[in-house]
Amino acid sequence: MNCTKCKTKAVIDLPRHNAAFCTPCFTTYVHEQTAYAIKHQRMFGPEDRILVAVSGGKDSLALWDILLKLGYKADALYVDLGIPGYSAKSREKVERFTERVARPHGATLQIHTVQEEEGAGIKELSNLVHRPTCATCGTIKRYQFNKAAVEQEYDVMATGHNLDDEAARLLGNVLHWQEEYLDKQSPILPASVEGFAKKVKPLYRLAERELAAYAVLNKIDYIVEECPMAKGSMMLLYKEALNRLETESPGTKHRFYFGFLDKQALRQGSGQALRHGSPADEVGAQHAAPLRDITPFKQRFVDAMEDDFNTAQAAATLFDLARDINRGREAGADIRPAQDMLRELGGVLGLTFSVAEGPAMADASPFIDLLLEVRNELRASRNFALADRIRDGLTERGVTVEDSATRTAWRKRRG
Ligand code: Q46
Repeated sequence: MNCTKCKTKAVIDLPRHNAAFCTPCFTTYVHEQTAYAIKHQRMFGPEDRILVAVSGGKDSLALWDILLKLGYKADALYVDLGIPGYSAKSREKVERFTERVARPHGATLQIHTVQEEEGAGIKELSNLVHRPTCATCGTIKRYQFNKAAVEQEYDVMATGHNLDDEAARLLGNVLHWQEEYLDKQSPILPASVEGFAKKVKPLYRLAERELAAYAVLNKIDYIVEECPMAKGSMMLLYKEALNRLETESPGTKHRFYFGFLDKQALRQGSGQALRHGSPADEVGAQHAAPLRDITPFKQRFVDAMEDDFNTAQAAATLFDLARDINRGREAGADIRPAQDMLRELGGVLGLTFSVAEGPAMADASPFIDLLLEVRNELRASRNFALADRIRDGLTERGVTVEDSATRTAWRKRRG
């Protein structure tokens, strides 16, 4: 196996990109993916001060390493949770990394100890508030990181969440139908409210396996063991399910999460367009402002079909267009050009559109479509328990799923 870029011996293959890399080219790939994420999502600029949340694990230390090597001003904060057999080890890894890598770049490390800051250990605190340890821990860490970032006037706070974390979180949110969390799930969370720092996830384009390889190849000494409190967590179960899907079908996590981000961007874009609609929108389709620019839908559809007849992606584009039409109809926009396009593109897939969905179901269509794509992949990898949970969850919410030998369809139950 040779490096796709320089043709020397490769040390890692990336099936989802159909590529393999030697150590220097792989390091460049990781840096480029991170730099692209920062620029594309407008996370921060070269003059901004960044506070990295480090835990001693591979992701957060790799993030700190990458940011420093890309030339950013990145300090770090470690929160010592006082978990027996784990916190001391992870703290030691962070301190060693600071001495070896961060300090020569002029970066600093702060350490907060939960026992000192909150007056009790993490276990004790969770007993006090009658909440699970991880929920208490998450709240305390978010609070500590945010407080430090705001008080010390950092421009942004960065965490090491990777593609696997985000895909697993998305799966959890979709399975539990947590639409308010779905709306907020993003690689960037602006400092929208006074007292809350801007938060970013610059590693969201990189898989966990890629970050582990980056850490090993770049001699980053990180804590390999998971926190003992993570045992039995649902996130680990979702990650396991997604890993199985990824093995059977490389690129599944990428398609799942990036497909969601695409849909989210379109949805938020259309929401803005409708919010900024003119008063003419109120007076009927005949004289109303047209629906927002619909040409990107056609381009997405053509791209999907050119991508080896990716009909799932093409159908998802049609669902998005149908949803915009429904929203436009409610807002009184002129939806006729969009309807014509939907008929034209649908015809390519042999679809006809005659029944208009209600607005609530129209909003949910892309998510249902996404869920059924995931369910089909779960069934293909024989993970029937999780696949059945998706079907049952939809049934509870009034959506009937029908499997035939060739396809899976869904419809809203009446009454
Ligand atoms: S550190 Fe904290 Fe995690 Fe440990 S106690 Fe749970 S939340 S598992 S990321």
